[in-house]
Amino acid sequence: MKDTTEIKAALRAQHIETPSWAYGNSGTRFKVFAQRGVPRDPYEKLADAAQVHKYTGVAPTVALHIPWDKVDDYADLARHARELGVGIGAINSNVFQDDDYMLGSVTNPDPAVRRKATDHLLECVDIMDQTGSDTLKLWFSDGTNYPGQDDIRARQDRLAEALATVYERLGENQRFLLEYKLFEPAFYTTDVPDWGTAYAHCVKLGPKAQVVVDTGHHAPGTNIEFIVAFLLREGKLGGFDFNSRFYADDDLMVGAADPFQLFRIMFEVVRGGGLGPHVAFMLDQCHNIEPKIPGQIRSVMNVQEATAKALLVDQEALSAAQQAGDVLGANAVFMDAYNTDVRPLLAELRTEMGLAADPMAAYRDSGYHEKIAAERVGGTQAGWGA
Ligand code: PSV
Ligand code: MN
Repeated sequence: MKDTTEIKAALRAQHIETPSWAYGNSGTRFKVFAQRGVPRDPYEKLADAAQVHKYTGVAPTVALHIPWDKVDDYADLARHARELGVGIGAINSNVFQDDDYMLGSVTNPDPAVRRKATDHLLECVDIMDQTGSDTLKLWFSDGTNYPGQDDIRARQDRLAEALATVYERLGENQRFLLEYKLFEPAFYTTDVPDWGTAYAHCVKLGPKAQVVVDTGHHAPGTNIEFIVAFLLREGKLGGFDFNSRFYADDDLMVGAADPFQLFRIMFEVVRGGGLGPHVAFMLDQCHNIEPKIPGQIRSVMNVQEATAKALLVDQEALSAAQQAGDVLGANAVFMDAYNTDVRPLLAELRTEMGLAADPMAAYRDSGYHEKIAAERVGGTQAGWGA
């Protein structure tokens, strides 16, 4: 049995970042169901995120999405976050919601559109300067729908040029994370479809460019933990966008669809020395039918549970079995950890941190939900694209 003091220390130090957009209304292209009490602006989104931190103790930062979280004064927004006991985390760029981007943003055949998109990315670095965030997340919806539509190779050149411009603009303690996604909205080619493409661009650029793994962005059956192990070994894993999927980019709660996969991923993180501030553990989720704040609390707890199980793996016994070629023995060591109920350990940790042992119940009993539902009347609720 491993020493639980060490495990608890590692769990206490792991920070999970929640996304501002998780607190707004969301849905599918068929319907967005509005919920009561949803924030009307980024200030209220931060207030909700602060609740998640209040009850879990491990979600001290909030990612922003620009322009969804555009404000006049970002330093003031950062101050507001600090007053609530949280901070601003990654700045997510958005070059996918403007009419100009129909044929792509930084890979668009039109140089004027490419310039506009690159300028937006540079504006995001300005916002990082103002909020003190050190991470820029880049996701491009760019791609094509039909064979022959555009020059696949030229689009890579355009992408490389834009990335180099942004890379040059990064400050000493800033980095960008390049996100890949197999498909959607482009259905034939995507310009950054997989980790290999993201990795190759990042390697060329240098240490301030790293890959972010969004767990929902892979083909069914992809071995994500292998990607994690590989990128960590190369010093190129910048972080995660956690969520779960049954079909494509479902954006469901992390650990809900496949907790075993999440455990396998977290095992590779632990094995590769990735449990530290250099790897960002971010959620990228939407809560379409469930309440948002508890949805985020549950998600944070799911990541913690997978991490606790990964930390429980008896590495010495595992290596011994691996060295001896004991296939079943090695697998048993691995599965023993996965099959351990870590909820009592996490409850104990929370009590030691001065928190309620059950964050879901503590939030439910706090009355916050009823309060925001009563107070947030009027105005325009934040939602997809707002
Ligand atoms: C794209 O599907 C993505 O995963 C990117 O991270 C975007 O910024 C985010 O979703 C928007 O919700
Ligand atoms: Mn994502």
